[in-house]
Amino acid sequence: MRGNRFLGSLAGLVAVASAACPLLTGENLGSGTANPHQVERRQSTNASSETETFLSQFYLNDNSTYLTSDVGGPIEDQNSLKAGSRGPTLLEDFIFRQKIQHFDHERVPERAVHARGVGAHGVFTSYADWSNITAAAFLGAAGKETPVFARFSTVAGSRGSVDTARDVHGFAVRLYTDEGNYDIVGNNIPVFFIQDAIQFPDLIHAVKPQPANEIPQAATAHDTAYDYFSQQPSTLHTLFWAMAGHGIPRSFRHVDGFGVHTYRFVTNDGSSKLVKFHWTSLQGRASLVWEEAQATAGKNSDFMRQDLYDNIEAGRFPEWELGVQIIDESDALSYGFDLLDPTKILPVEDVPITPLGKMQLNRNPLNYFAETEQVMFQPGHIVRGIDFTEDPLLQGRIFSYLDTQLNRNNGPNFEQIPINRPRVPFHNNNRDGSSQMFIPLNEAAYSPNTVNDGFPKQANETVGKGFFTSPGRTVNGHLLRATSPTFADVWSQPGLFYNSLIPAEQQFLINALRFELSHIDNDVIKNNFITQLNRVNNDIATRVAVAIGVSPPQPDPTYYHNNKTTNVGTFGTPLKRIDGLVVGILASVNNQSSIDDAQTLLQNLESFNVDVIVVAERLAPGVSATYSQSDATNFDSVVVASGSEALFGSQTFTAKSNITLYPAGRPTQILVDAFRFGKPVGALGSAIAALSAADISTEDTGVLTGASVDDDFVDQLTQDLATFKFVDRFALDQD
Ligand code: HDE
Repeated sequence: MRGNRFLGSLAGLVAVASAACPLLTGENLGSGTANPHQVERRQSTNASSETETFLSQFYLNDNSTYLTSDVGGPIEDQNSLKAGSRGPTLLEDFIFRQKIQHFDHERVPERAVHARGVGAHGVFTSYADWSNITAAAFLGAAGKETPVFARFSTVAGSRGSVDTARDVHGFAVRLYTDEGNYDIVGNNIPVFFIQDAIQFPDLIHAVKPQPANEIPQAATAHDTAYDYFSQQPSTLHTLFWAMAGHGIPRSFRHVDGFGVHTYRFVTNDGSSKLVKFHWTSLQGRASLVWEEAQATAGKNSDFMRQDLYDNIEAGRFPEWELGVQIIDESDALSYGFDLLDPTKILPVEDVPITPLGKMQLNRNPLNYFAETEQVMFQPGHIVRGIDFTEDPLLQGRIFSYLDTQLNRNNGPNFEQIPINRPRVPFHNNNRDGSSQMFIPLNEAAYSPNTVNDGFPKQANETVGKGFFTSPGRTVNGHLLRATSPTFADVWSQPGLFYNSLIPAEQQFLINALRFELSHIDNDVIKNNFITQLNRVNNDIATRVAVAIGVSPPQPDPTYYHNNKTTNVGTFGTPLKRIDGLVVGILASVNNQSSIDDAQTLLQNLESFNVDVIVVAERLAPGVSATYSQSDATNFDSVVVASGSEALFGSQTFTAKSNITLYPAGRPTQILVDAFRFGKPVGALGSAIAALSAADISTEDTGVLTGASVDDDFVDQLTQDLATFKFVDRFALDQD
């Protein structure tokens, strides 16, 4: 519907991406007002144009050129060289062979996990000089800017899978710092399924499609996944988050990110603290509901990818605040669990989040493969001032990400790919390998040397600001293969998470488990999983068991509790910003007054920087989409324009409805679906009749009516957009 703004030439693209572009500098945006949902003007910054300048040296511009082979020889046409016009193609046709051979080798292995994703460039700005807690250069001064590239992803699906599959979502950020690349390779859920990296292949084999038929794609609703979950209960906590709203976010702009592991901050004087990273969305968190996510998967498999791309193109730059929970080294076991255990959150009541700086994403990649597909994040990319911890999951990741890049790139030179290169010079004795891009001049590819006067010299903490791990860090112990006893309780925190959700989100979680488990064929697996649920909470276990034909279990109360924390759900808290949300106005070309009404509302919404789409039977002036291409999944809110009510009602949706321009009943269907997906809906003037035709009561929450477009209507609509989902429309089990 809102197609990519495709430009004809690469020079055009480069020009669009330059700082002179009003879209990117935000010059076409309304300026901020007192209304919190209205958007402030934002600008592309120096750091982000620096990274653009860096990458621009690699741009390949085909403007005003003729076609050549890979080595520059001109190519005259697209016919292979044949012996006679009806004869066979000759082996000697090197032009044919080069072209086909390149094509045959175009694909590289997709990521083993997180294969489907979308990336964007941007900038990180530090709020202050944080050298009191870390020596990391990008946090060294107030206003310090560092270019970033972020990639968001789903986990289980292959590269061509749908965006709205229920899943954990990757949230990986590379900071091109003055002291080298730093990657925070996190997720939108603050915990992980397992406690030891050696279990990762088992987890992924279990959740990926069943081996015999490679079904289902991008879904955990199958036997092997739940067999593993029930045998490995450390998975429960992350699974609970994924079954709540976090598994089906409205967009990548609306997810938070988490480092998951505990890391260390190290200062220049060598003192260290434990830290947990949080990226808090400044848009707010928002999620779809499951029926909506499923419908969206069919209607637009690129839903989330397109949202990020379109909003950045439109100058609506999403932002996140980076914060840390800071913990004394001696307090690793002080909070009732082990901070080395990645299946645990540290409640914000125990340790609040200290905000450090802000990330803004403000520029789309110019080539998906070169940038988003080839970016290679690694938890091992750390910078001076940051250190690992002994978390056994993190320890294994430090190996795995480096190793997997060798598989994807056929060799060790992937760090030389433009998107992976640091923005600072690098000098070392790594040599050769497949596709070496540099011509090293140093005759002495070893250290120490005298032949090159000892260069490149080893840095240390006073000369060259050498990297160091926390000097105070010690490890010792007997060799053993075991899980730490401090990791043993894996049932209390899923309970804490569940207790902390609003009732509607608790119900969504239970409904999601019912959905997933109803796909399980094997009764042993169903029973085993209910046994694990019952260790968290008997009510959840009973409600799920009833729906899947398993006997409700007796309470197993060892880990039951009523503790709660805050800020862990995705429903029930208004959005902080509504820019980039989409309002659909349903109108009719058969009644010009409805198009006029739609235009008035559109103009009134302009300053809020929401996307407004006027829908009618066919394209016409003032109409931007047809009913046949539209669906409730395209909109965050739907308003019926005065004068279009004739399109709604029982006579428009019968077996004999004689409508050719769009599927019979589509306008009503959009309205009904928008309502049952929890979205704000409204109607103007005479079109209020459309609401009753769709059986929507004007008394319901999030149902807005007005005689005409006025300030009250617009204010209420923007507030309702911020509310985002009216969850009281969804039935709870006890209702
Ligand atoms: Fe990953 N993970 N992972 N993971 N992961 C990969 O690396 C792995 C884990 C995460 O946008 C792979 O380049 C192991 C936790 C993200 O490019 C691979 C373990 C967290 C991305 C890999 C984990 C993540 C990946 C696949 C258990 C959140 C996508 C291709 C020890 C903190 C990054 C690749 C991007 C990707 C291994 C667990 C996040 C195979 C062995 C925990 C966001 O190396």
